[in-house]
Amino acid sequence: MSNYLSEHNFPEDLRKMDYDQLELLSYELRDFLVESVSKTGGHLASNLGIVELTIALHRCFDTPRDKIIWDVGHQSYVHKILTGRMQDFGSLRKYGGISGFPKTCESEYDVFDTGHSSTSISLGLGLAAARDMKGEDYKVISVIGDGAMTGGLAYEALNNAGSMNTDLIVVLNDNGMSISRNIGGLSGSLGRITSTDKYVHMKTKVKKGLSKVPVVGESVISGLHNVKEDIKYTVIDGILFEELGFKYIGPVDGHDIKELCETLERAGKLKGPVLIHAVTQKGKGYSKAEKQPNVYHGIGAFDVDSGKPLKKTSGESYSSAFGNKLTQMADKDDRVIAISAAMTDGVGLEGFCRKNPKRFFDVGIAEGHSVTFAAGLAKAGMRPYVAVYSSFLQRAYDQILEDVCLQNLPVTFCIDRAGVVGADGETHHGLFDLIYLRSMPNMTVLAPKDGPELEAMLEFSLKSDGPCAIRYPRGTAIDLGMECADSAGRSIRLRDGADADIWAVGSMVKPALEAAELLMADRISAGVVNIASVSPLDEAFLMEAADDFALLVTVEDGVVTGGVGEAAKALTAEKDTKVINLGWPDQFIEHGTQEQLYQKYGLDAGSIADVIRQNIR
Ligand SMILES: Cc1ncc(C[n+]2csc(CCOP(=O)(O)OP(=O)(O)O)c2C)c(N)n1
Repeated sequence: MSNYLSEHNFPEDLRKMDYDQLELLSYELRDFLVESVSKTGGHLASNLGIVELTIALHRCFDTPRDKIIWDVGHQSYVHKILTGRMQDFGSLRKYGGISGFPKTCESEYDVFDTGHSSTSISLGLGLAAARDMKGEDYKVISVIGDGAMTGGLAYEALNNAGSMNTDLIVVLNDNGMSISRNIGGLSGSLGRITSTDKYVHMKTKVKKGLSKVPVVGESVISGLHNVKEDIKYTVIDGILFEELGFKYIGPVDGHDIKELCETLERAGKLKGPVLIHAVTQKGKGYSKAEKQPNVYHGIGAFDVDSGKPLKKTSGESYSSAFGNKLTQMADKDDRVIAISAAMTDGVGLEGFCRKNPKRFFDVGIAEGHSVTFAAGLAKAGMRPYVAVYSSFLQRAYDQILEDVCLQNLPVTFCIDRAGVVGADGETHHGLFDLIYLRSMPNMTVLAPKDGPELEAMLEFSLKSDGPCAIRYPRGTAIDLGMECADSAGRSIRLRDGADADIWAVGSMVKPALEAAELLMADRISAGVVNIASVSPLDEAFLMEAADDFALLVTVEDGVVTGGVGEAAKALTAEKDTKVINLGWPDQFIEHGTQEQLYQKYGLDAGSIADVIRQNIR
């Protein structure tokens, strides 16, 4: 039996293989993906769904001269395998290993470093415009999922591309799924296009080699005349894309390599922007992922036969602690509304959504819209809770400032995955929320040290009349068994000390307490303060606390520049206290486990203790 994966030189050899060989290759790729991701964890279901499309793209286009841009980039594993990185898959998402997203430093085949959704058409259009201006000649192909297509940026790009009329191929990989089932009007429209009767009927017609194919739209008729002659795809529906100036081709079977190749080759010959609508199945080839594509969207290491995770989760996560508490609050107060931007499970809202379907909104991958939508709800007397990962909230800076803070509306931002997140790396670490939120007028910014404090802060937010942000990390919601801050503007001393004081924010309280314990062995007495309220700061308390110490160390799970530590330093500038700020440097932080990263960047208990030892007078 042939072993195509190890015996060939890809992507070049894809161009020499026949369709039967390519199909056999697709089986090998799926086996490899399941085996490999079951050991490392990663985005399995999306990659299983895009095997044939990736083969077809690299076969039909002259990569890396032609540029393929993967939207989000979580589905780029097959692309990585076919572009010289198969041997590295044992290190996928591990510290020092290859990334789970495209990385220009890894390969010339990766055009951009991506991780956030809905950017591929804009990026592609920019490349295409530059190519035209420079008189160069290469193809640009943006591959975007139907989930990513719910993001506003994608429409801005489509609108722009239609009017620029440059050569750009957009491949819409439609599997009907975002992480959970995809939502919204476009999703409904795509669903209608591919709905059983019509799509199946059309596929049958294609198979029979029918030559008369209905075509809608003048521009499409002229542009696709030859396509219509040779390959028997219908150009139906897709009106939205046509109206925006695209030639729409589809739907095509995204698992039929021959059909895909014929379509891509023809599309490559057309002028102006073209959108190919490929229908795929998320999780294809691994029955467990086919049945539960949401579970296998992003998964830790698992047993291939049973599909069960290899590692047991330890205790309740912050996400589910948040979701459970909000569900309880909603039981008592019918103004409570929960909003997610396509991350219902990730942010812990699946229970809330089941129990209160009318008070839960999945708005699609549309963080900016989720915030302004919440502002509307709040204005009309509701109490919206926008649950979002820290790094994705970056998308909504302007909406938070203008639509929520300026109006002083009671919208609460429940910011999950704040701090480093681990294996997803640069694009997903949540290191910037503190610095931009703490400068926003009217905004209260809170950071719980543990699960009970998160609950207390959520209760507080419901009583508050203005915007509130509560940020908490990825991982288990610990219980330190200590007093909890349940209002804005509070800091709490958790441990007395004489030689140095550690002022810690949120998740950094635990390592700060551990550092103080470690220092006891050196007869250094360190105090610990929980800066529970980042904005407003408990200025009076902190000013007084600073008087008692010659050395003060601040620790936060965010970038130092513009962070809480710098605010504390400014506050105590007149005092005779040496202040050292610990946090993340102004650089993009790589992937690795949270523990590896805290240690490397000096934010674990041992490193905090070392800083105190070295600086004590
Ligand atoms: C701005 C932003 N918000 C949320 C996410 C999280 N996210 C990653 S993939 C994904 C779903 C993408 O669905 P789709 O584009 O259809 O790809 P599929 O996984 O179904 O192939 C989401 C919500 C993100 N990467 N970026």
